[in-house]
Amino acid sequence: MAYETLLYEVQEGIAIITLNRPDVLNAFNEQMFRELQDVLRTVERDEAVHVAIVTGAGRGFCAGQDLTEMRARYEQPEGAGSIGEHLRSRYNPLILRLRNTEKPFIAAINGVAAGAGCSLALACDLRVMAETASFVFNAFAKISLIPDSGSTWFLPHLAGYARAFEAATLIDRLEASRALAWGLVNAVVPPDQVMPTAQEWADRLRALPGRAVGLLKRALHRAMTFTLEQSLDYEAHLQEVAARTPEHRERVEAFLRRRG
Ligand code: T3D
Repeated sequence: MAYETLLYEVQEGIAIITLNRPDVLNAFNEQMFRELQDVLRTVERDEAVHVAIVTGAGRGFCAGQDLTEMRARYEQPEGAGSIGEHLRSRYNPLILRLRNTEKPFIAAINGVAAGAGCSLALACDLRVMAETASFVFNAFAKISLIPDSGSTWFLPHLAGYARAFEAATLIDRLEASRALAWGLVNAVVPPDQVMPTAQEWADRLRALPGRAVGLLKRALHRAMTFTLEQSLDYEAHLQEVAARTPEHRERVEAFLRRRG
């Protein structure tokens, strides 16, 4: 499929997905949803891809829902009543796909992320942010909506309730340094180091056994809603799977050979 709103390339097992609507800070429109669905399916199915990086073209990462398209939807007969359905059919599957795939995703946050653009970043497994970039969680409140696409879940899980509430209401620009202090991102770097850092992490992830990384991603994701008892049981179950991979035995042998 040829993409209009995305750039897609794969280099040495690392897929780079660039949201490419720079004139509107890479806001999501219908075309982008169709293309994202396709590209995520490709990443999932392509055995040559081990890790994916998501970034934005131009000065923004992603400004959330394209408001021009949102207004056009309101002019349709169902009007604002269709927003729940729009979330269920477009945003929610995208966020769940990022979380449920065993392949790790890195958000390379090159510039401002607003609304569902923040949710997209938080759904990834690792985040590196330009020191000049920011999160605008209160973009939702400013248009009289609540945070969606997972932000009401990710924000308190990562930053705690009080900070989540503050970010969603009072903070116009949550700057990169505060995002780091709050645990919303893994690293803050100069703008020209965002992609090199993401690439370096991707190289290191690719060097690890993919199945084990995928299973640990599943375990951590589920642990966010599990009790300790449930996590212990789930770990034991997934460890059975991990231990049956050839890489497990090979790597134990290799370690012991180096010692012996
Ligand atoms: O199912 C559903 O539809 C519900 C889902 C909702 C999910 C959501 O994401 S709701 C929240 C939607 N997003 C926003 O409300 C953010 C709107 N944008 C902004 O608040 C600001 O643009 C930013 C804080 C992100 C950046 O500000 P700044 O000053 O750096 O840039 P700017 O000048 O405002 O924007 C640059 C251009 O991008 C500008 O166009 P122009 O004037 O150069 O022709 C602006 O209109 C355009 N743009 C930015 N965000 C959007 C957008 N165009 C359409 N939709 C946008 N979201």
